[in-house]
Amino acid sequence: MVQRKKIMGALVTATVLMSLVAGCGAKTAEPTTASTAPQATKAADAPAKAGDGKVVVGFSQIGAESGWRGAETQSIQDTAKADPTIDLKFSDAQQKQENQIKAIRSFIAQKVDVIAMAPVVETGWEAVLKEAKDAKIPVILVDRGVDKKNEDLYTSFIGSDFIVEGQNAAKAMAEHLGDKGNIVELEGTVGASAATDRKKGFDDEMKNHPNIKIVKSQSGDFNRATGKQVMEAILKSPEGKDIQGVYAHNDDMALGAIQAIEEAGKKPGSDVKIVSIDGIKEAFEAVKAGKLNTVVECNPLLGPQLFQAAKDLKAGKQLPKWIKSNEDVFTGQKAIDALPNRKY
Ligand code: GYE
Repeated sequence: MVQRKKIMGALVTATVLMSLVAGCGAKTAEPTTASTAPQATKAADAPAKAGDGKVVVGFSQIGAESGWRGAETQSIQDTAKADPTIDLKFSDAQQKQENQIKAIRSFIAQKVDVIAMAPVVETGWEAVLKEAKDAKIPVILVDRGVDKKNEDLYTSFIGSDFIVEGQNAAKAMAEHLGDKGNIVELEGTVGASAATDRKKGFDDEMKNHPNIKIVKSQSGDFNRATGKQVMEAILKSPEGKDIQGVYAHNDDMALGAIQAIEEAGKKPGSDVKIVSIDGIKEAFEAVKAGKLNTVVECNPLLGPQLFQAAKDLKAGKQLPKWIKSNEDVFTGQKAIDALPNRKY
């Protein structure tokens, strides 16, 4: 008991001393708990050196949920590494919006030149984007968008037209099905612009094909394992007994669904037509193997555009509000021919 009291006393003294010391130095010293701090706080260890001539870019990435995302991360990191005028501070939010918000605050505190982020969902950014604006740090959105009402809080969006991607996927599906049949939709992350708009574009185009019915639509979180699980459950459900097509918002979920369909004793690519979006190499290989019917391309290699935009901003140039990617649609032989030259 006495021993415990002594220890407690020592602890209290130490804490008081520490807070006094902290009080003399940095008034703003913030308590960071290692367990809850996102990886972004690592960047805080190496504050940007003002005036070393480099363009300092803080990038908040969503995570590593798909092959597409891996390709994007690599493009951004490789481009930065190869360019001596760029200083990249990279942060992985592991799918959590709160981690992205912390990362952005850390970038603001470090006074980076430009903040770039791939917002995991569309909503909930207003406060932190205002903080960036107040700090006069421009924000570039990479690959996913934010709520329309926050348009004045970012400088530019670099990425694809997800609505057009959804429309193209629907056109391809209608062709594969001869304009009739039951289909399943595997949606991306709930609340993500890439999921909302790919659904919207698909639904819009499907109005021209009234004999195609979406019998089930569920999120597989842009992830292969989840896509497989969701597809397995659907195949066992009453709606899943009579389906002729699967539309997946990304290739990884399509590849998971292909496995589930095969395990259920059906042939993906013929019994069940598959259309997906992204264009990763494995999807092209699946087309070659006859298991996937159409791949709608979505370019993840955004590193060069991002850093060019950051340099332009630092040089005082105006950027277009939307720097749009050029993309194609690949079916059958066209996909097979393109496979050797795929970069991701
Ligand atoms: O399609 C998917 C990823 O935001 C466009 O996110 C991106 C999407 C991409 O996980 O594979």
